[in-house]
Amino acid sequence: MKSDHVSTSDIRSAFSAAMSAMYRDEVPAYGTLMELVGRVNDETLAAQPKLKERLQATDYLDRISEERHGAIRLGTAAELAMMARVFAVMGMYPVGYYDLSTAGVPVHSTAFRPIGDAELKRNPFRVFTSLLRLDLIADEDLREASAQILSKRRIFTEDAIALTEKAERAGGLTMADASRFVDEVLETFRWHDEANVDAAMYHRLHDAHRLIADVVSFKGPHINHLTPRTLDIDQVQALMSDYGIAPKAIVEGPPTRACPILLRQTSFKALEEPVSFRNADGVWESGSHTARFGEIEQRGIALTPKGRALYDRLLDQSRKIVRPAADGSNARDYEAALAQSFAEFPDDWAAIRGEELGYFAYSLTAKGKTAAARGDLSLETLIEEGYIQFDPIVYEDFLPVSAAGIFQSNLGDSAQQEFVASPNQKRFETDLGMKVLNEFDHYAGIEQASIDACLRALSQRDAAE
Ligand code: OOG
Ligand code: NI
Repeated sequence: MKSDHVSTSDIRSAFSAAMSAMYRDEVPAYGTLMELVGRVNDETLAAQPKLKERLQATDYLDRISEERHGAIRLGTAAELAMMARVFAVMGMYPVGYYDLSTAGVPVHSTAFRPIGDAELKRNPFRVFTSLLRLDLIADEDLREASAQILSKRRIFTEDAIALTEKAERAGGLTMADASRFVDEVLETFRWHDEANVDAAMYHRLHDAHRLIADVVSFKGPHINHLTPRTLDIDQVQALMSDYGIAPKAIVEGPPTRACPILLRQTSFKALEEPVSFRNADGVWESGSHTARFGEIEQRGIALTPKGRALYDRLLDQSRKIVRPAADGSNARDYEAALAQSFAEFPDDWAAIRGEELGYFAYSLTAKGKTAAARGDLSLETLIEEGYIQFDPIVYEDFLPVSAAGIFQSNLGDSAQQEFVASPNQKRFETDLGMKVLNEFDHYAGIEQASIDACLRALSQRDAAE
């Protein structure tokens, strides 16, 4: 980084704040949601001083109120590849591959997010980014027409592209350029109430799948939700109706637990928004479109592959007992089945660590900080004797079953459709222009670095004496 360049984290933070301000203007219910989440987080911290102390000690507290993720749906490989370059300027990289065809949604996705520990702590802004899969559309004419419409649109401003190229050439941006970059890139995510297609085409696309209409009919990939992080999602879910918001019937993900794992999410249904279609005779026709919704999430510990396999098995098991209905009619039964199934997943941090189900960040205790040389002892002994402590590492990614549930609650019951499951990560990576990163490698790296730092600190004291 040149001395007059701002850090990628600064650009990401500025962008995340600008996006939040834009979305608050566009979707007032988002402001209400932020208010509710702020209140629940304050109350949770006040009621749980231990949680507050650990979050403060591990640098997680400050980021929580800033923390959010958004989602966009892209139409072409070229859009995806350019998006990856734009996000890289903000220090965000594609992590993970999510195939949603299994859930009847014709997209596959990745999540762009920061990957280093320091960058995540500064601002963990993430964008769940989906690419439409026209190959899953049966109607050949419609597939062809969609590709044609998409090939003509330009979702990035010329200056957004020029500034991205400049950042790539120079290895960063100056303060002034970074601020222009944020303004220009924000344009890509803006809502356009004037459709790109006429009403007849919109309805054809909509009949094929609502998601296809959402991607193909508009000038750009409007941000469709922006999700704040709460420390108590059950409380948010319970209070939503007091704030005039109707939540979906079930919280996606694991059940309520003492030690939160992975990710729990809830959302409110997409708003019906006025749009207009330009018909062949040049006359604008008014109509409506539902795309944008609200979502809240609670994040827990990142699981190891072993922990994740257990999560997947238990989730699967409970969904075999009760499959949550789209209309919410069996929500209580589903919750009961989920809780029963997850009784098998240890619910205290030491057991989760002991069974190697989750990733932890290790740090020196007060005793460890002042102790004399202890480089001779093993990590386990150092923990047992109170020199080293461990805290859960936060899960930064998404869950395909939950994402499918979120997509579906916003598509409505009529949009349920069966596709043949056909993950195609290779194709996605070709379109993206790079491989997606493996989430487990990154958590393991952060965990190992924290262990190394503790052991180094305790043995270096040897040398000093
Ligand atoms: C994305 C849905 C997935 C999540 O939090 O799992 C998602 C979309 O609807 O475009 O955001
Ligand atoms: Ni989301």
